[in-house]
Amino acid sequence: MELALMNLAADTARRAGDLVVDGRRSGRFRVSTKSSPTDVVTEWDSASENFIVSHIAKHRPDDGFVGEEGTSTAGTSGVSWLIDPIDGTTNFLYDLPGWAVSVAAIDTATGDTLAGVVHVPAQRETFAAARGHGSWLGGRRLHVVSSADRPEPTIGTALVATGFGYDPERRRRQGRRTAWLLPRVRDIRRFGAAAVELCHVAAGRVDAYLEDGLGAWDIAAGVLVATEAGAVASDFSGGPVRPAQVVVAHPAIHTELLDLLHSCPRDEEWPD
Ligand code: LIP
Repeated sequence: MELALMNLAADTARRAGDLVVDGRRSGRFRVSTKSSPTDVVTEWDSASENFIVSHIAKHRPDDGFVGEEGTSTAGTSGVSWLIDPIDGTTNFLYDLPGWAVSVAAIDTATGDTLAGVVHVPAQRETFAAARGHGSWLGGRRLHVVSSADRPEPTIGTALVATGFGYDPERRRRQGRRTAWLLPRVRDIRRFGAAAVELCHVAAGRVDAYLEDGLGAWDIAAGVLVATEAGAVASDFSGGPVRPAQVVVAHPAIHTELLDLLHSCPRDEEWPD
């Protein structure tokens, strides 16, 4: 069941990616804003979401759907889909390559992600995972730990990805946290799409990713891809990972990264 859901998600995400790429090439590009003047949505976000819902519904008419651009349909099958039709819309707006289509199938009874796919059209890469079966980049099985390309990271040699929300006050706090981490790790990366950054952990391209204040659609597929590859996922205190707080890391550094976050000065302790 999980593998079938993964294959359907992969086929759907690839087709949605093609639709968005072709749409952009056509020159049509209506843009509007959402939660703040910097939080944009394009007509291709909505077109991608509509396509994903209708394509999956053709194969699984009784499933539910929740999408970033407003889809919310209850189903009766016990499976619902969480969709980010373009994660990294700012990258898409600027024609940067790091945006993705993210599609996840959720068990509505338990909330568990059963399958997840993150398709990155500009890189021609499709990350896919099925709960209990593993995760893949194209045909290659992903393993965080046994990737022999590099020695295990320590916290001081860890490459850590992060992201920043759209609300200025949240960004200020996130900036302070990043300033705290920066001299204590190898370096920081900000690629601009949570789904992609989570897959970078799975592929060993970064050692960890953390962010707060995300949507469930940003992380559902990517967290499964990372954890099925052997990464450890939690919130900032070591509890279950949740969109409000996401830490996904190579197992060798997950606890130390939580300790570092815990020792970060509280907001009122920073000089203005
Ligand atoms: C974005 C994320 C990005 C994060 C932004 C936003 P969108 O999603 O993927 O990493 O920093 O806060 O949530 O809006 O492009 O779908």
